[in-house]
Amino acid sequence: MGKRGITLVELLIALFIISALSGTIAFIFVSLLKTWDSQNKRFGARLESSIALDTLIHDLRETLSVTDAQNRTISIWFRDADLDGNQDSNEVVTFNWDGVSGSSLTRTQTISKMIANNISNFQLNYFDSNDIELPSPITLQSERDKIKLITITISSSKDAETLTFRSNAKLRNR
Ligand SMILES: [Ca+2]
Repeated sequence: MGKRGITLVELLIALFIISALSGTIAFIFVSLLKTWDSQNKRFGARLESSIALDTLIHDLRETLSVTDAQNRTISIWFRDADLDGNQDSNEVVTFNWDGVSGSSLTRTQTISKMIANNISNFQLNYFDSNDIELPSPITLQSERDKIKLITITISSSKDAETLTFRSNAKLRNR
């Protein structure tokens, strides 16, 4: 068999195969990117709310006294830092969400810090030692002293993704 060059038809067929293959590869790549982006958004939303929930539960476990108990706000005397037996202002921490979808959950201990953005729901429910819900806001300190368990619901939204987490915090020494 003698040497021969590539014919135009062969070249066209080769080009056609290459372009078909690259189209398929591009399609797969774009699909993967879309999936990754959606996963990433889900992950971002998940991270926001789970970090906030961890912080809240961590602080609630230290509670010495609940000083304000509402649906979207809670204040606790969470640590007697100077061990003087008094509730000093720098020992009180407040968690608050203003109820506006998309705004932040804040943690205030002397200064206010955002602990989660894009919050679409934040709800606190209070229960006594018999697991009976105490209607909030709980205005009397004597009633707040009955709180044994707090359930927390937090939802965060990013783009079209909303994730909701629920958790309980049992107060110590109750
Ligand atoms: Ca103190």
